[in-house]
Amino acid sequence: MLMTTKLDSSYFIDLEEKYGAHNYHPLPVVLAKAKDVYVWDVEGKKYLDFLSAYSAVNQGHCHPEIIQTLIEQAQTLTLTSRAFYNNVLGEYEKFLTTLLGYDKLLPMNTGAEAVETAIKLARKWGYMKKNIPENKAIIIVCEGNFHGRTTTIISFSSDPTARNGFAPYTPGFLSIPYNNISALENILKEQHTNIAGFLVEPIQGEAGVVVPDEGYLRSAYELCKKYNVLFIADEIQTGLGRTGKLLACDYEDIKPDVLILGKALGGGVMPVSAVLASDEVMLCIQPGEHGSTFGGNPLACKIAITSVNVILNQHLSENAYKMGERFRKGLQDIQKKTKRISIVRGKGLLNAIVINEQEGKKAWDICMDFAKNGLLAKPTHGNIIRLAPPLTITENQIDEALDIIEKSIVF
Ligand code: IF1
Repeated sequence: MLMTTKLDSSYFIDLEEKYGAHNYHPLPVVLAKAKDVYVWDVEGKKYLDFLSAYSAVNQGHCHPEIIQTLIEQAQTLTLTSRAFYNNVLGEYEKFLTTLLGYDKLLPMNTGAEAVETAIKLARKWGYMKKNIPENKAIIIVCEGNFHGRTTTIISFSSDPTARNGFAPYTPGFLSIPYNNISALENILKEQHTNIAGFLVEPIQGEAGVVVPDEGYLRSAYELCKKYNVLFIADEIQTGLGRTGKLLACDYEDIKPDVLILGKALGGGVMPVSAVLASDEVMLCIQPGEHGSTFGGNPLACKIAITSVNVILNQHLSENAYKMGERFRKGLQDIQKKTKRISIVRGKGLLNAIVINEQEGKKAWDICMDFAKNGLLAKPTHGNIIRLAPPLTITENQIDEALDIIEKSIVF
């Protein structure tokens, strides 16, 4: 008898187990289809996606306009390298710099590449414009940061899981507590002459959606101005509508000297990242000093233009603000019915619940129950569950999610 392999979840899980690197520990859900805020597994079970590929799918899965752009550009011109000009990159650079108020944009692909670019830019600016002695430039980072997985970036990570075992580490970084303005002031007072930049997430995502006190970013920005230090905002996760404004920095009316974007810039279809800055900063990098094979490719640029236009035209930032308010209110109502949720926090549609695991359920097990009940989320750092749906989510879908969360936690 011909044995046919049943292409069910366990088949695909086994394939990844056998043939894939074990650098993740996914929830045992095998996705096969997605549309807007919903995803389906190989058995056809439907879920609300409350991870959004770590905020890379702000526009919703397989957005028709983004897919249409992908198809059209993919049949026209995909990759030229920067050895030549192309008829999309300049339009994209003009569009995004004009929208966000910068002189120049340096296109990259992944978030980590954009963060590395910002680090190189800040160092170069430090030597060329601030006269920091060669090889002495320092960049201030925050404890609890997550900026990517390259060897330099994990050199300044405070997370042993991300950092340990990858030495030797890149020097030139000093770490201070997040959301502690006197710590920043003290280090700037002591060492500002060699400090080129302050690299910060407006909300710390991986640390568990840690929202700083109101005014922290504004005070940090003003201290950077006072000591001639570049304020470098990593908005890879918080940007492009996620927190209820186009940029999380907009809440405090600050314009970072260096702005880093990624994730949703690619509209959920491909990696696109970007670094934006003034001419004074950006022109410190001259031809041949930095680059990337795929950075600024016509396909990515066309997709990025449509991705951002979808956020603007569908008012996704405003929707994220409104739906976020509704969602946190609902979570707080659930919190009143159980001891299992110790904290509810977030801004816009970047939220998290901190689970009191002493109350008999681990965050992982709660996420397994969420999945059984039709919602996908995953713990970050043990007992914190990030809850971040696409920004297209409706009131009814928020209420659907709250019902699932309550059913899974309160019993
Ligand atoms: C993983 C979460 C982590 C980021 C910020 C840069 C990057 C990220 C603020 C790098 C990437 C991803 C990476 C992914 C898990 C996820 C993540 F917070 F979003 F959940 F890790 F913190 N700056 N975040 O959040 O961008 O190179 O990945 O395109 O590595 O496990 P990337």
